Amino acid sequence: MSLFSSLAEDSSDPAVIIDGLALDRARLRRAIRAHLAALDRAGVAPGDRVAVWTERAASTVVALVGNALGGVVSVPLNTSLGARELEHIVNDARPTCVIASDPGLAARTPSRPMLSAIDDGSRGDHQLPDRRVDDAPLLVLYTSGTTGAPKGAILTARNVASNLDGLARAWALTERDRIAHALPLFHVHGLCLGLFGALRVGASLSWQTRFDPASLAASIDEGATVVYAVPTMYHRVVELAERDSAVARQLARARLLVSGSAPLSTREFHRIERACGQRVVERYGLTETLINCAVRSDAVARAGWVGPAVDGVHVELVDDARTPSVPRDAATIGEVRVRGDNVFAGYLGRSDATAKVIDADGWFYTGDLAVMDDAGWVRIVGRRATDLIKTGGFKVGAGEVEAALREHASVSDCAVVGVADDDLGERIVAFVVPQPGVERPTSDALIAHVASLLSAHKRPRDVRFVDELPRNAMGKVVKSALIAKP
Ligand code: MCA
Ligand code: AMP
Repeated sequence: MSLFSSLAEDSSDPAVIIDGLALDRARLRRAIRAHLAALDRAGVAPGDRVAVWTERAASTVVALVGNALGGVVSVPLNTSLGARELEHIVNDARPTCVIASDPGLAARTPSRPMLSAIDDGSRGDHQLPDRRVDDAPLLVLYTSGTTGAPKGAILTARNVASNLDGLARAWALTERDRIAHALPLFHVHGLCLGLFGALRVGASLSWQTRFDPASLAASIDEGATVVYAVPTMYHRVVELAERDSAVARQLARARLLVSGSAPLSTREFHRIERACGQRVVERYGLTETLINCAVRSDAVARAGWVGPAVDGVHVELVDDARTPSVPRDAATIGEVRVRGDNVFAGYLGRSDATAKVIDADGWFYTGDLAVMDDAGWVRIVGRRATDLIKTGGFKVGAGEVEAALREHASVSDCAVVGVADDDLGERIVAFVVPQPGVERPTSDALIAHVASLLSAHKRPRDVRFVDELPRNAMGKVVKSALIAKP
C-alpha cells in the first residue's frame, strides 16, 4: 500500500485548509509535482536529506509531503531556531539542500543550495510518484536529550504508516473527518499525526499556523470533527470556554478532542468536561516511537490515563533491572518500554546513543515511569531524568539551556530546572550566579541570549540570580532544592 493513497483521489473536501485557505487535492498534486521537478533540477536524489524551514505557509505542506512522496528525507527546521542549534543541525544532518521561501530564512542557511518551495511553473494535473510503505527513512526529527545537543531521530515510512493506521483504528478516523490543529510542523504531533495522518486516511486537515484559542474552537463550527492539541492549548481554550458559552458549545460539537505531547492534568480534564461535556482523549508517545498508547474513541476516557497500547505496539513496564515483572495493579511503578514497527531506526550518526535506548530484542526504553491496570491502560506518573523539561508540549534538555547561558560573559555558573506551571505544564527557570566584577545582566537580556542561540521555546521564562548553587557532597547541583524554591 502506498503512503498517501488518498491524494490520488478527488474529493469535494479540500485536502488541507491553511488559515482558512483551502487547497484541494488536484491543486496539492500540481504543487507537489512542481516541487519534485525543482528537487530534480537541483540534483536531489531519493534518499538525500533535505532541510525544510517550517514556515507558516502552504509551501511547507507541499515540501514535506512532496519530499515524502519523492523518497527524499525531510529534516524540518523550526523557524525560531537560534544560531547555535541551527549550526548543529545543519552540520549533523548535512542536508543536500535547504528549502525556504522567506529570503530571511534562506539567508540564515547560506552554505547550502536553496530551493524555493512552490515553483508553480507546472500546468495540468500530473500523477504523483507512488511512495510505498518501506523501511527507508522518511524524516529526521531533532529531539533534545538530558545532555548535549539535540539528536536526529530517524523515522521510516513504516514507522509512520503503521502508527497512523493504529491511531486511525483507535479513533475510527475516516475520510469524513476533518482534523484541526494549530501545532508546528517540525515535530511528530503536528507533522506526523496532523498532516501525514490526515492524508493517510483521506481526512482533511485544518491547519492554523498560529495558535489562538478562539480560532481553534471556531474550526469545529467550520467543519472540523477532531482536534489535536497539547495540554497548554486545552488550558487556554477552556479558560475561554468558561467565560464564553459560545466557545463551550463549539467544543461540545467535536467528535473527538485529543490531547498529547505532555500530561493533561486531572484538573484540566475535569474543567473541560464541566465546560463542554467532552472528555478529552489522551495519547502518549515520543519522537523516537511515535504514539504508544491511546484512549480509543469508543472507550470512556479517565483523567490521567493515556489508554492501552496502540494496535501494533507492545507496551510493557519494567523494573530497574529491565525485567517485565511489574504487576498490572494500577499502583506499582515501572519504566515504560515499547516494541513494534513504530520504533525508530536510530539517531543519525549516533549508534552509541541508539544502543542506550534500544536493546538487542528491539525494546525501546522510554525513560517514562508509569503504572498499568489489568486492562493494560497506562498512567504516566513521572520520568527517570530530572534534566528533561516538557514545556508547552516541547521537550527541552536542561543541559542545552545551561550551555547556552554559560556562553554569556556575565554568567559564572547556572542551573536550569522545570517548575510546575498551570499553563505550560513546566516552566523553564534558570538560576544564575553572576560573574564577579562584570555588570549584572538583566533577566530579559539572558532570556533573549538563550533565544538567539536555541529555539524560542527553550528560553527560560524566569531568571533568578543567586550567590551560589546548592551542591551535594559530590559537588553536583541539587536541582530538587532549586525546584522547591518559591
Ligand atoms: C517571546 N518570543 C520570543 C521571546 N519572547 N522570541 C525570542 N526571544 C524572546 N525573548 C516569541 C516566540 O518566538 C513566539 O513567536 C511568540 O513570542 C510566542 O512564543 P511563546 O511565548 O513560546 O508561545 P507560547 O504562548 O508559550 O506557546 C504556547 C504553545 C506552544 C502555542 C502551546 O508551546 C506550542 O506550539 N506547543 C506545541 C508543542 C508541540 O508541538 N509538541 C509536539 C512535540 P512566534 O509567534 O513568531 O512563534 S512531539 C511529541 O511530544 C510527542 C511525539 C507527542 O506525544 O506528541
Ligand atoms: P518528545 O520527545 O518531545 O516527543 O517527548 C516525549 C515525552 O513527552 C515522553 O517521553 C513523555 O515524557 C511526554 N509525553 C508525551 N505524551 C504524554 C502524555 N500524554 N502524558 C504524559 N507525558 C507525555
